[in-house]
Amino acid sequence: MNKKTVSIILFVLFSLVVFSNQLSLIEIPTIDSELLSIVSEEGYEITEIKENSTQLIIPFDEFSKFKEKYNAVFVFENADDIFSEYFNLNLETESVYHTYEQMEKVMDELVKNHSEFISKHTIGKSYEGREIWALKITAEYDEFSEHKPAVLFMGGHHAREWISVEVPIELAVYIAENYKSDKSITDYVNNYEIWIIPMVNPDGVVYSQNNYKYWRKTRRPVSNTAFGVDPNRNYGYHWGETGASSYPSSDTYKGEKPFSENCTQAVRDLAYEKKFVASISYHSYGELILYPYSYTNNVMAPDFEELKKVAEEMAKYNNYNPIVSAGLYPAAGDSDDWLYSEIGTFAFTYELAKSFIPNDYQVAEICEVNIKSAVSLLDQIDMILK
Ligand code: 0X9
Ligand code: ZN
Repeated sequence: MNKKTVSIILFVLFSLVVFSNQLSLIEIPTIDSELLSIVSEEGYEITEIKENSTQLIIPFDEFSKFKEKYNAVFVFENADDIFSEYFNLNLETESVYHTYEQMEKVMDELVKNHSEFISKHTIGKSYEGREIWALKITAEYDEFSEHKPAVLFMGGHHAREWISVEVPIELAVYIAENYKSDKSITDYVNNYEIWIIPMVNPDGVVYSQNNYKYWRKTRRPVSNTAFGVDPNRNYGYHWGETGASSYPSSDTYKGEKPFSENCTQAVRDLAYEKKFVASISYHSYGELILYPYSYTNNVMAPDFEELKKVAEEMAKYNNYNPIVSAGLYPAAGDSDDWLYSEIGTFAFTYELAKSFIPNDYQVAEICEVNIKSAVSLLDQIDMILK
């Protein structure tokens, strides 16, 4: 074989690998709840559920099966095209979205200007060696401070959900700026320990911002050809039972075992230490406030009524739809089910906005209404504790 033939063969093989890994966004015109469960059980990622259509992500080479069975059509043959407006953007200078380094800078500034009540902590290291940063916001330490109720806000589990990083960053800025001038914020900062982790999965977010916008998972190699675990299928409550995949290449891959990922371990260990009373995990998208359980429709959370009440109150500020997580689609291994069952946390997931990465001009408003909604959680901590 001459050199040219070898290169052609290598090129074809390479294209095959790339091609077979390509993901597509498809739409199924009519999907009933039974079909929805089947699709979710098989570990496909559902991105949007509307009355007359459901969108989901599938490997490109499975399209003919979906076309035949469910009349599916392509929305985007290459899912990454959804983000085309961000393809040639220099994020450092041309967008409101924070890169990992910019997030670090904002955190450092907050600590510098408000050192009496804000501190920055690493809660673990990502697979690629990035610190998983958290801000701790609390003031007026005394001998009882160890016992202050703790509340957690986190974003960036899923790499491409950039807006989920913005809301917790802006929440920290808002609390910092309103301490002392706003009576309620002052009370919360004095009486509670507020923990904010804007980017739980930094390796994923960095990869999404720099390489492949549609990336969702972590970045640990999980087979000879596949990378990443879905961190929101990797927590340890009823792990892997529903809506998660055993295939390393799947976007909802649950991992080899619960807490196989550094980032889920980091959240777990902090939660064991802080025993969070309540939490919000930000995702996108769908304008929803989800509450436990996530893994099944067949079991009602023991605190269902209280969880519902808190969610409905928070929904007044952003007009989102407060519903049980599994009502959307059952999926086991998310952060809320574990936090709620293992720690007793009133754990909520926000599906922010109407797209994974809303346009720059929409970000401020999304942050504004969701900060109000987050403050409403702080407002309800006393009630949750009773
Ligand atoms: O599937 C997820 O992990 C979350 N949705 S996302 O589009 N951001 O990926 C939802 C988690 C909540 N759980 C269930 N709906 N069961
Ligand atoms: Zn998500």
